[in-house]
Amino acid sequence: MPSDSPDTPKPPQTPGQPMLPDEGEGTVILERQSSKVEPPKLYQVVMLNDDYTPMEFVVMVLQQFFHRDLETATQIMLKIHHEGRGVCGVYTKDVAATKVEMVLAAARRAGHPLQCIMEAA
Ligand code: TYC
Repeated sequence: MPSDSPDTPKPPQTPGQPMLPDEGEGTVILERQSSKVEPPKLYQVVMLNDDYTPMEFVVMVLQQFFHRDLETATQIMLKIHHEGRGVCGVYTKDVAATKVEMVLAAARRAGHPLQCIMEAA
């Protein structure tokens, strides 16, 4: 049977309202909750200075994992070198955690003590 048969009139649908199954006894319209969707919390990935990791390696990490161009990557690396720490990027929680793991894995693999953390932005 076609769902839109002409002898069963349906209330007009307003845009954005969910279509609910009509059970014959009268349609129950659930009121929309005040649908406040909170924006996700953001986390900054912070790289720390040390005396051993080569500058070139840090620049490479910033280019490879944080999509920084050479000039920006060099600026961030120098900021970390001079100030002790620097923000590589700001991400949602899962993405930030993954970036930290990628950086630490790359550093470990290359034998460098580079440290990287995430913190609420
Ligand atoms: N301080 C390091 C050096 O002189 C360079 C460096 C920069 C290391 C940034 C880590 O996150 C870092 N070779």
